[in-house]
Amino acid sequence: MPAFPPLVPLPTSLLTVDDGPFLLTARTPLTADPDAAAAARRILSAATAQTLDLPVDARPASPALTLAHASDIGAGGAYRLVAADTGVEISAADAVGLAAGLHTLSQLLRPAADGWAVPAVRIEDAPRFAHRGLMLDVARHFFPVADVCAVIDRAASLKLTHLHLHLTDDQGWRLHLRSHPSLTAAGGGSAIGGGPGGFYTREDYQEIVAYAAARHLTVVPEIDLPGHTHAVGLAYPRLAADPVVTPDLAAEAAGRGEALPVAGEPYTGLGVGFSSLRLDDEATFEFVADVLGELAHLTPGPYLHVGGDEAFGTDPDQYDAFLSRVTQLVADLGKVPVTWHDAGRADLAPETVGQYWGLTTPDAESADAARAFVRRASGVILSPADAVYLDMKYDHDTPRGLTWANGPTSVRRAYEWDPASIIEGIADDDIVGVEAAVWTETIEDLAGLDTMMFPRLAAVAEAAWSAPLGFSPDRTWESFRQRVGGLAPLWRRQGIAFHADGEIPWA
Ligand code: TNX
Repeated sequence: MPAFPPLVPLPTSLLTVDDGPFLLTARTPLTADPDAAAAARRILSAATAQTLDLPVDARPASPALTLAHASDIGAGGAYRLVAADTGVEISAADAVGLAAGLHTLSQLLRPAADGWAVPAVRIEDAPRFAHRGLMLDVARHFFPVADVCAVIDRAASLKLTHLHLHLTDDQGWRLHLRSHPSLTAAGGGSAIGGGPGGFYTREDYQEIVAYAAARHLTVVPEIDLPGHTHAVGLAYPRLAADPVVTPDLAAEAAGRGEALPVAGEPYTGLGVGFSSLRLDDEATFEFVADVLGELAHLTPGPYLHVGGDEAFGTDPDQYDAFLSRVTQLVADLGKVPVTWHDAGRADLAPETVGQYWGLTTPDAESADAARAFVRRASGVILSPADAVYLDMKYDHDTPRGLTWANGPTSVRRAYEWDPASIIEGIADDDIVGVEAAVWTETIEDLAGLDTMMFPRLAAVAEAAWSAPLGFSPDRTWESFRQRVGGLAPLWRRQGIAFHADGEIPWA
């Protein structure tokens, strides 16, 4: 066994015990309640690429896998895992903690002659931040339900808690709404590069939400407002302002050989910041109230994200008034509003959570906007673009990806940053959590997502879960390289098309 088993995120503590390994087989008895037993079979079968129908046995005669509810362990993902040749016991306060322990067990498994060996260890573990998210942009390119479910499985295996779905943007509207069916009829059938696009029916969306919930992930739906709304104009020309084509946008489009946005026609380029809803028309507010009302009804989770980024085509005073009204509308619907940090300067509903997407070294304006959420005591989700935007290239040779966030983002850069050291005045208690983002301008399918997410999503998961960098000898880049490299056999069994980055010693 290597010095440290390939565990990512790094657990709070791990002791190797002087004992023989446990051997997991399809006949290993399972002592667990029915829900925990189902979770164990599902998670361990996926991790071994083999059906492990472990038989439930309350008084097993041979070494067993035991999943126990323990009142001395905190809620929210904490667990204890003790493994030796006499058995494996995972204890937690609740199902989330047991699942976290099962994902750790998955990372410990080594193929052995007649089963799967688990080294003798004692692990105590609990997360640093409660919100550990992944944003998936299904608007620039559309991803069918099966791909989203595959992404949920990947996120769950790294102990993430939230899947943020960026459901709407200039290039497409991806959620069918009963109150406004023309949004998808007119705005769902396009994508970047002229692809066919697509959209989720209400049932598809509910299937995604349920699939996520069964894996302890909460879906955070985003309707991006009032910019990033060109697709709305395809269905409702009256609600959309004319595209604002700046010289910069025109030059970039020309450089890429793309057409400029035209009102009422699908937009298939990569440009941002040219679209806005018309905020001088009460009809826009009625529309937004209908859309968010229906979305709130479809969404069991507490959050509704209303965007607010890059609204360069919107009058600033109207923008502030709009965000103020819309966040209050979300609060009145009984949901917690989330906005990108850009909206921080407006007079938002006090419970609004801000999502920071500036750099790890912020400019004054972004830092101020982010601090406004902390002043209102609602907190921030950190998505520093130069560390956790997984649509950035790894290096200049990466075929997919963008580079605007301060050049390419190496695995090391995705790893070596600390959430509490980014924005002055924003410390652990102000941070709701950390969220990676995969924007999909240059990504068309699950293999493309995998390549851009792995291994960097593992680095972000560690920043969100584990103690701060340098906290222990193993919370270092050098240890992470080794540990993440050791996950390659597991990722291959799980069918994850990871990027075999040259910085990592892959097993
Ligand atoms: C910025 S970050 C955007 C997105 C792009 C992304 C590409 C943010 C809130 N907006 O519209 O897709 O960069 O990396």
